[in-house]
Amino acid sequence: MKEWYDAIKEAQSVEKLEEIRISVFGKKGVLAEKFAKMKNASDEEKAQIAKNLNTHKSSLMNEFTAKKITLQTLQLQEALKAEYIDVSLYGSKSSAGALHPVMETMDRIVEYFSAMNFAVKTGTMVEDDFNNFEALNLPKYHPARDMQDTFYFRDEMLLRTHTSPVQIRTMMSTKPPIRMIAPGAVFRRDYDLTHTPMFHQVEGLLVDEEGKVSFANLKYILEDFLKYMFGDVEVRFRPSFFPFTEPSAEVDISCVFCKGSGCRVCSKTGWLEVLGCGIVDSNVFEAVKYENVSGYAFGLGVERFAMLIHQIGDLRSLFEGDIKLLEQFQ
Ligand code: 2NM
Repeated sequence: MKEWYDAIKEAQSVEKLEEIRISVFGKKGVLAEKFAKMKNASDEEKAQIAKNLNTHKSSLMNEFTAKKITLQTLQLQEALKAEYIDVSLYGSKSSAGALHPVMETMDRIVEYFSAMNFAVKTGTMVEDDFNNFEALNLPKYHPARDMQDTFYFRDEMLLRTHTSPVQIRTMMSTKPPIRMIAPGAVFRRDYDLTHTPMFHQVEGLLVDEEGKVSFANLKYILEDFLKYMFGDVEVRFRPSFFPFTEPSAEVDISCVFCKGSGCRVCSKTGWLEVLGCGIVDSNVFEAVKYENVSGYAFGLGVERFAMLIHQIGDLRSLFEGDIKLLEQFQ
C-alpha cells in the first residue's frame, strides 16, 4: 500500500489527486480489488486482512482529504494571484456631457422671468405671414418682409424671423391679462461675422388693463433682469424704433470687458447693446382684437448674451461644435 501513500503525498494537482482517488477508492480500485481477493482466504486470515485493509482505507482517506485541502488552497491562491486587480490604478476617464453655453444662458434667462411669474410659451418654427408679420404691424411691402431677409416656403409660409408669433397666438387664444416669455430658435437670411441664419431669442410680453402698464414698469424689470444676468453694470435706455412698439427703446449695459472706459468690443463707446423693447403698438392689439389694454414687450438675442457672459469673441464658435470650446463649459 505504501506506493499509494506516496502517490497521494506527491500529487501536484487536484486533477491528479482525483485520478488517485478513483484508483484507490473506486469501484474497480485497489481497495475494492483487495477486499474481493479476501474471499479466498481462511476465516482467521479474513478477519486479519479485513482489519488491516480497513485501517489502510481510513488512513488513506485521511491523507487524501488533507492533501485535497492543501491542493485546493494552493490552487485558489494561484488563481487570486493571476486575477489580481489593482483597484488603486487610474481607470480610463469617462467624460460627462454638459449644456451648450447658449442653452445654459437661455435657461438662466427663463429662470429669472419664471421667478417673476412670466409663463413660458413656445410655438412652431414654421409660421404663416399673419402671425410673423401682418399682426405685428409689418404690412405687405414692409422692407423686413423682403425675400432677402426671410426663408419662405410655398403659400405664404415661412421660418419665423422672431418668436413674436408665439405672443400673437397667445393673445389670439387667451384673454388678458398676459405675462409671458417665448424662448426659441429663429431664422433670418443673414450670414457674416456677427449673424448666423439660425439663432435664439427670448421675447417677453406683459398685457393688462388700459393705463396699468407703463414704461417705468418695463424699465424697472429690465434693469433688474440685466443686473441679474451681468452683475453690477450700468443700464441705459436709448430711443429707437420697432414696428410693433411705440415708444420703443434699445437698452445698453456698460461694457463688461472694459467696465465702460472704451475698448475694441464696445467700439470705444463704453456701452454694449443687449435688448430691444417698448410699449406695444395699438395696431398689434387691434390685429389680435384686444380692446382697452396696455402692455410692454421686449426681445433679446441669446447668443449675444452668452458671448458677453463667457467672453467669447467669435459668434461662429458657438455653432461649430468644437469640443475644445465646449469642454470649457462643463
Ligand atoms: C423686440 C423689441 C420690442 C416684441 C413685441 C411683441 C408683441 F408680439 F407683443 F408685439 N413681442 N415682442 C418686441 C418688442 C420685440 O425684440 C427686439
